[in-house]
Amino acid sequence: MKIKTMFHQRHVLMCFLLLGFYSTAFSQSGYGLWLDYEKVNDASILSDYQNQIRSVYFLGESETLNLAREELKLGLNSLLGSSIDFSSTNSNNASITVATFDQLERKTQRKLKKIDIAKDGYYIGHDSGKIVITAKEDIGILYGVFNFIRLLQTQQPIDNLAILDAPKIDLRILNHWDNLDGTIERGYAGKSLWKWQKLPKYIDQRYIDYARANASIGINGTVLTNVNANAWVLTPSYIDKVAALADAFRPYGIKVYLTARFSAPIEIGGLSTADPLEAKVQQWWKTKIDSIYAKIPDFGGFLVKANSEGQPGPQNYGRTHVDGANMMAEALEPHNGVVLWRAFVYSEHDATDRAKQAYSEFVPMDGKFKENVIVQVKNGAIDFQPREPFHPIFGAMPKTALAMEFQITQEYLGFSTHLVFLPKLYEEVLQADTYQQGKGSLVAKVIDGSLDNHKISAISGVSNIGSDLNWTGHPFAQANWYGYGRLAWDPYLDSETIAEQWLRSTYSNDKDFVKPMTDLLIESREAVVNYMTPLGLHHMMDTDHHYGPGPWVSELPRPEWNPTYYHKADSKGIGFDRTKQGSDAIAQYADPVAKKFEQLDQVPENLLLWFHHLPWDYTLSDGKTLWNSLGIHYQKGVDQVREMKKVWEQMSPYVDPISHKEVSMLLDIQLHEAIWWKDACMLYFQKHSKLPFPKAMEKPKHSLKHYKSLKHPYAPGI
Ligand code: GCW
Repeated sequence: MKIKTMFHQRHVLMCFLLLGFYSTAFSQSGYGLWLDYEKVNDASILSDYQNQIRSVYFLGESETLNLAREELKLGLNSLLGSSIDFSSTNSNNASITVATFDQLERKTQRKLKKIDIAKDGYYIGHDSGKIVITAKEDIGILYGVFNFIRLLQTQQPIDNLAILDAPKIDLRILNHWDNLDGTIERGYAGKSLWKWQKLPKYIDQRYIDYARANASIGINGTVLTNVNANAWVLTPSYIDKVAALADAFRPYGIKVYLTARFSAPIEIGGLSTADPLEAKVQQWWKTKIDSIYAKIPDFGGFLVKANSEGQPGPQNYGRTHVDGANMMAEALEPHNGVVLWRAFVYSEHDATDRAKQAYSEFVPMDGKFKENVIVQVKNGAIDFQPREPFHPIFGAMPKTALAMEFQITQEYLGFSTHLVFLPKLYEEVLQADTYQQGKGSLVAKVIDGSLDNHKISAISGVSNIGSDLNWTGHPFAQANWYGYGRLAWDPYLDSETIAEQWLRSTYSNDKDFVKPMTDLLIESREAVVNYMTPLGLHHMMDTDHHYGPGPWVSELPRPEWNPTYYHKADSKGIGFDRTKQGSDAIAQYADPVAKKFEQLDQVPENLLLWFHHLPWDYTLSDGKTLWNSLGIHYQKGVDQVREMKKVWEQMSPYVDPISHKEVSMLLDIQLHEAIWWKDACMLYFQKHSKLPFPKAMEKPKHSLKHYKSLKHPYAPGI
């Protein structure tokens, strides 16, 4: 085809311009996550790195090792701004040696032989002035490489390295609540990443980028489908699709898991029952599981939500959770697969406090589950609230492996609009002391299996990832994916370190950015608690979609779906009495913890109304009345967001203009919604307290009637 020269020239020029624009826009889109390796901008650190890193001796060939080699090349070349020489044959004078331990040269092996590298772990150290990255397994090398790159990204000294590191939890899993139609339950970052219709033949580049990002933080498992499960995913054509994803993820050390709908034998198997004690049902699952392993030899196993919120389960047949879980576990056992069986159960037919029900049902079953069953417990006894006390099941089932379930997607914390740094919340739960085996029985020790000597340990995070260009909707929600992964690797890490590492890797190492922004991230969690549910309040989100406040909602058919069930505000006061005089949920905690929660002079003020119903004029430790304090907390939440906005405004020198603007706009919405929360809740509570607002609280902008009239029929997240 002939193209007119003029047109051609103009066209080419336009293409360049567009390409330039596009690549800038793209690089600022957040797609690169914390893995955009920009050249080290501090001249003296850069020259120090350049002096120490001139060449790499990288040994071994495997899919995983090849990825590690390419990653290191990309990382070093980009961060150091020069092309580093890589060799697999010549170790002479290489500044970095990378090899699994058994491939290291004899003399290096001898020097390092006392270093006990755990499975999946790695060691980064020195031998005769040269850096060595080694591991027992290929995946350890990949983890070691990512961690070495992180040192450079965050501009840490590398002249005296001796890092022995390994994951403390075996199964570090993301739970996608993705439906086969592409929607995501409680997903606020677009559609599902999985293009089921194009699988198995079409492998989207995003699958690879997703796996790489997960490997960089040590995540090694992904449950592809929603816990509100669809049996179709277990049919042969879908298993082929799942197998293609498993193939794509495998080199990154990531196994796939599926959610298993308990009634699948009926829905796709043609049986008339799914009774776990029926031989034909057991056989159906066995055959199904064998067929999955024939295509995916390292399939992780099943995650199951049974007899919970309408999902089918063993109780439909008069059987127990043990019967259901063990049936699947037996079929998975020969393949080394596991069952993650969720403890998120509560029933509208049970009049007892919802917070008590999972414990009452599961704790008596301790010791009855097979060894490859892991009971997966949400961090708190209600449902991923801005603040909950740790779930009383932790530490109370010593004979059962327990997995932690955190929610990374912000169902109850402002969707992907609000900036909330969740590792602070996760840390609070992991560091909580259950006292189940005396002082120091931390939730983290329950989860990593060390408290009760479990052979297997697991942690799950309900993913916040979707098809949005920046993966998570809010650019800062990437920090929650990152932080979850870091804590899954090491549940004893502190959230401040995580915040700092993420900020440095994602945006800038400048101290005038890192310090105020670390403070902002840390503070952001308490801000959301203050403007949504201060002093231990919980579940006050509007019906169904959970977007915005709905403390007045009281007419849903299931009582425990109503916010009024949780705050119990009346003319006398507010709060849920879970003491001996009330629901006695406190008794589910070990003695010292229970005593603390029971006694008004000891209960942490930030959980006060979780455990106690108190009069409006109750005096708090600082002398303020409960009513005034409530208003002051709501106001504080609003002020904290204002402060976040101010800090962010100062950060424009360190952040690209597109991202800066984007976050500014989101903070504007967050402020608007924080005020909405304060006004709507305080106006509603005032109807009961009949007291004037505290002076320190800004007057509501609208009437209660206005707030009650707001409707959000198409709020995202289904
Ligand atoms: O809080 C509820 C959510 C449901 C979710 C459920 C669960 C997947 O609102 O959307 O269903 O928790 O965790 O099973």
